[in-house]
Amino acid sequence: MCWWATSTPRTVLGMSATALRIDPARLLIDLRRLREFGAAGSGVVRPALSSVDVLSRHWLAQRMTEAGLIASIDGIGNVIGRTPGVSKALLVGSHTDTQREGGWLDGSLGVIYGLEIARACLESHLFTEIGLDVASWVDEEARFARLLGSRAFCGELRESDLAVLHDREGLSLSDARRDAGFAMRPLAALEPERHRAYLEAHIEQGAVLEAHGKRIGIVTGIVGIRTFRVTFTGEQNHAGTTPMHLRRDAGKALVQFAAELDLLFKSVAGEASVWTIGEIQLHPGAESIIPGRAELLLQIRDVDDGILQRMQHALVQRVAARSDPATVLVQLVESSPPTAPARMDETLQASLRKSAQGLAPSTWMSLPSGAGHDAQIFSSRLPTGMLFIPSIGGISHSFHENTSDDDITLGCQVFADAVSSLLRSSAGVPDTTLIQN
Ligand code: HGY
Ligand code: MN
Ligand code: MN
Repeated sequence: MCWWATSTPRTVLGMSATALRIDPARLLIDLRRLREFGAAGSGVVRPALSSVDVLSRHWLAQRMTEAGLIASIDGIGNVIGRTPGVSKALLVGSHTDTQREGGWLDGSLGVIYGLEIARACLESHLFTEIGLDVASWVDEEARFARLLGSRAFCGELRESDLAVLHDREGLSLSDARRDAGFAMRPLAALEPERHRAYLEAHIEQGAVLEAHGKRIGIVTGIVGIRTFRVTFTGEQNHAGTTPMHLRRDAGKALVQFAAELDLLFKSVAGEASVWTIGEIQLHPGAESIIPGRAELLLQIRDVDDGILQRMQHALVQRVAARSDPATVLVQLVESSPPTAPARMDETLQASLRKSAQGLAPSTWMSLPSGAGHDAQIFSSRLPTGMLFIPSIGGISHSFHENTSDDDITLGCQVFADAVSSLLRSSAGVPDTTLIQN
């Protein structure tokens, strides 16, 4: 029996067989309004718990209230809109914080999809027993910690864990929560009896859909992510008077180490493995000083945890082989807890495929996600599914991230079809209607 099927089909009052129709214009208006919070050229700068992010959370909560949801912002900044009068709900969410230089759709798309679909449900009085709860999880983009809001909501992080977190400028999460006015509020938590499944819509952030001429992606799995800080400790000295053979140059050691990584990982990685050096620091960073200290931030990703383990093992061995306390000491630490790869629920994938085939026949495909998402936190607790829409040129984590209005609105309608058919089947109403083309 499906996770949501009731033992005996109940008469669900108000359940009509009409399909659920979203309002494309209203969807785009809300997406564009959200973009204005932290707008920067064609992109957005809205780091978690920054002043513009806090303003956007209050705006989102207001829009949820206007839609008929019971909206609240919890102690860490998660914005959650609950369907009133129901004891069970699908949970639909994503994030509205952005990278340091972010796009207008990364995360925001899935939250505003959820708002629009919940609005349409409530307006059409389609559902009275099983509702839709909509969430914006705070700090998916790791200002303080990756997937912070969804991990706190799922009980992976407690107040004691949150108390030690800070951003790269040294601002503590505690101070950010206090400045936002959220610190004294309780943390919201997953309610296993109420929340029956988790669905997230997101831009692909890659170029696979575009390369295959597809408009909808059904996510099969999400990559695992492991991040490391590699530090090099030598001796700071004068760049002019120190002969080359006497130097303990941390900067040079870092550059040599980084140059070897491609060969090292190619010998153990999988077809889809990726690795990125996203940040390099030389201390003190002056042209006439030999760096005494250097560090790089390295991230590896793959859908297979075994491959990630192999890559990590190779990295540890290489660090040990290159470290020489007499010249440059090399050390490795995991800079954040690993995020495990996640498989998406087969039944939810089937429901998303059926909706996509109904509205976008032969212009959809199944694919893994190379990006991390809040959905991977929910996948070990609830049946979890994800839908993608294309990213133009595959660009994301960039001001140039974009998707056409047509793909945005098609994606929302397909997502709405899947949500409404899941809600119908959870109420014991056979899923007989899909929106015909
Ligand atoms: O990094 C990621 O994969 C996500 O977009 N934050
Ligand atoms: Mn992102
Ligand atoms: Mn995202």
